[in-house]
Amino acid sequence: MPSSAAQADSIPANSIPTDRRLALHRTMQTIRATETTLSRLFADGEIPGFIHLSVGQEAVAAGVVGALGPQDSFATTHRGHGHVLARGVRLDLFFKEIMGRAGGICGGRGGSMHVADLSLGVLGANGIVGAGLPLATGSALAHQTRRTGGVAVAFFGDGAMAEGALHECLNMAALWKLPMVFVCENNGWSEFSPTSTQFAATLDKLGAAFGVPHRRVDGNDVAAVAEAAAEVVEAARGGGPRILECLTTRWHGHFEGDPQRYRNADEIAGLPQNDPLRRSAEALLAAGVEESALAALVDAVDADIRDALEAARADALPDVDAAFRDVYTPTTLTAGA
Ligand SMILES: Cc1ncc(C[n+]2csc(CCOP(=O)(O)OP(=O)(O)O)c2C)c(N)n1
Repeated sequence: MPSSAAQADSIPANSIPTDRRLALHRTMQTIRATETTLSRLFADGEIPGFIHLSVGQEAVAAGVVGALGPQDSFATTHRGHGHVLARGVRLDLFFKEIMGRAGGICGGRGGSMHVADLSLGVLGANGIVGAGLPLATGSALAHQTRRTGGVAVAFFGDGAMAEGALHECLNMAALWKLPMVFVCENNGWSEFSPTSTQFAATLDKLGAAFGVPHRRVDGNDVAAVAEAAAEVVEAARGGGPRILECLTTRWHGHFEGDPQRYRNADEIAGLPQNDPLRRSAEALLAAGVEESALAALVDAVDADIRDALEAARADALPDVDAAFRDVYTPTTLTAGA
């Protein structure tokens, strides 16, 4: 990682049972295979607009979203496919949305950077850096005032550390003791700039300024993320906001098609050594899972993706009229008003 000399605080004791680790591995495999497919589709011109892939960051999505209950909610970022997939959104609806088809989660009108599914507590992806933070803070306030028992998570990149929205949301969440977790995916890059050139402090210090406890983990170790996330989510549920900083790695460019000329070749070549999927597979094999079981898991995920893609390709594009649906709330004017 170019920017932060930050190290994970500690490697937690590994208390995750093998079947749970397998489920986390499957989630990561689904994210990896989906995004690898999307990369190909984008290159072939089958996806409109821009896409930002989270290849290399799967452990954060699987570990954090896997720690949430059905009543919880989260807001994600421009690099949010993994979070949405980890929440268990239907793959065919996901592919349709990214490919701009009428049957997508948002009717094909949102696309990669605006996927939302309120029925699953997914408050939305966002093209504006840091803009998910106020959404999640509002959702945390709603959990508190409505006594839902839920926690709201705000995913954000290290690029959002210099955004006023983060500082304001930390302040409000701390003042009102909101049930909220701020999850930073620290991949060391803010678009094409190392984060160290963008933000003068570190996230632990920012948290300390507002009295918000901070925890830093190895974000490429899915078990470490899962354990830390379970702890901070439960702490936030009863006792106010927490920060979880996950140190991770972005394999692809900032957006698909970005040739990454700003990155040094050694850094790119070294990325697979810290592959969260490889590390998870090694841990599973060490725990006694058969290699054939892992291969079967990969095949099953690939089959699901093939079916979803076929359904998406067969789906229609949205009607032009759909662009105006849900844009304004209908109002009724009364005489004399
Ligand atoms: C408010 C705002 N400023 C600038 C941009 C342009 N921009 C898009 S992504 C990005 C950097 C994001 O970095 P980070 O938050 O670390 O997320 P990552 O891409 O590393 O996942 C910037 C500056 C934007 N979309 N919104």
